[in-house]
Amino acid sequence: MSPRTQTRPQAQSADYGPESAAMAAYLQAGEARAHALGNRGPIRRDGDGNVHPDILEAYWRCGFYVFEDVLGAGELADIEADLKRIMARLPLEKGAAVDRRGRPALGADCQAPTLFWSKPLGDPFGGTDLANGRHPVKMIEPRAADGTPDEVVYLILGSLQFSDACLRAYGHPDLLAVAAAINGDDFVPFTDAIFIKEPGLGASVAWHQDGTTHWDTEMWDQGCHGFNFMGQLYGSTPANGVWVVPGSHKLAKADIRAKVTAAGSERLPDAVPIICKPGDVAITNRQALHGSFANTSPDWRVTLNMGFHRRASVLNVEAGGIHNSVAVYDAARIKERSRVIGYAIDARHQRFGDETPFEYRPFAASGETYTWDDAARQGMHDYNLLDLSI
Ligand SMILES: O=C(O)CCC(=O)C(=O)O
Repeated sequence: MSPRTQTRPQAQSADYGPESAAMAAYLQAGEARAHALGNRGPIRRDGDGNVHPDILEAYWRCGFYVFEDVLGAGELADIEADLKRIMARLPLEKGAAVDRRGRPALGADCQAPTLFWSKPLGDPFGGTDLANGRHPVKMIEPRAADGTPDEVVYLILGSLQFSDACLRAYGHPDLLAVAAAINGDDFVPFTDAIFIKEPGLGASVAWHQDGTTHWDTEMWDQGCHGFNFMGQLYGSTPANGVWVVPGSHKLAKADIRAKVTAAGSERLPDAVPIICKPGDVAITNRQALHGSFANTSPDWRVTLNMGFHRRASVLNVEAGGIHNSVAVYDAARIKERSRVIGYAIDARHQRFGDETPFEYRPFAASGETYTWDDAARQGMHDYNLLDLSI
C-alpha cells in the first residue's frame, strides 16, 4: 500500500511527451553504465573489523557507493509507518497551519526551513538563485496528469525530529562505522532530510554539487564537503533515482551550463543512476555532480538523507545560508548538534537490543551519555537550526 492510499487517490504516472523515447534510451544506457562501476555490495569489514578497504577505494574512485541490505524488513516497516504518519500530518496546502483533518500540521511550528513544495513534476530550484544558485539549469518539467494537486511536499528537512524510525536508522552501527572510516572518528553531523518522489508527482532536483564553502581554498580535497547517506525505503530506479557523474567529486566545480549545452539536453551522457532495492543505503560525496529527474514512473522513491562531515571541515568555519543562517560553527555548536548522534545510538539500542551499538569516539572520550526519551524528543524541536551546512 502506498503512503498516499489513506489520504489521496494514487497519482497516475506521467511521461516525458516528445522526449519520452530519448529519455527511455538514456535510462537504459545509464543503468548498464551503473552496473559496470563495481561500487555496490553489503557493508563488509576486514580482519580487524574496519570497513573493508575495497569499499573505500570504490567510494573514492566513483564518488558514490550502494550498500546493499542495510535496513531490514522490520526497520523498513517502522520507517513506512512513520512516513504515513508524517504524510497524514502535512499541511492541507502550502502555508496552511492544519492538516487535512484540522490538526496542527507537521512543521507549522518550526522556525527552521522544514517543508519544501513543488508543483507536480516541477523543478523548483533549477535555473533560480535559490540555494546560492547552485542549480543553474532547469530540468524538463513534464506535464502532470489532470486532477493532481497544485503543489506537493517533496522534501522535509529536520526529519529526525518527526520520526523515531528515521532517528534509529541514523544510529545504524554499520553506517556510523562507514562515517568514521570516511570522515574520521570525530565525524560530525551535517543535515538530515526525507526526499519524497511520488509517482507522477515527484519533483526534479536539478544538477548540482552540494558543497559551497571550500572550493578554491587550501582546505579543498575530494572529501572536504562530506557526504550524504541515502537510505531507500522503496528502492531507487533509473527513472526516479539520483544520478551521479562518477569521479566528479575529484574535480573543480563543474560548469553545469556548459555540460548541458554540450549534451544538447539535461541528459548528461556520463552520469549514472543510483540503483537500490528497499533497504539499500547509498553514500554520495557532496562534491559529486548529481541530480534527479521528475518522477514520471509508477514507482515511489522515499529517501532518508543523513549527512556527515569531517570535524575539521566545519570547526570555526563561517558557513550557512542554505540549510540555516550564516554563522561560525564553533566547538559549542558542533557539540550541541552532535547530540543527535547520541540520541540515535540510544534510540536504536532500545529497539534493536541484540545489535552492538556504535561507539562514537568523541562521547567515549568526554564521558558524555545520551538517553532517548520524551524530554530528548522535545529537545529535538527545530534541531536543524544548528545544521552544519558547508
Ligand atoms: O534525492 C534527490 O532527488 C536529490 C538528492 C540531492 O540532490 C541531495 O541530497 O543533495
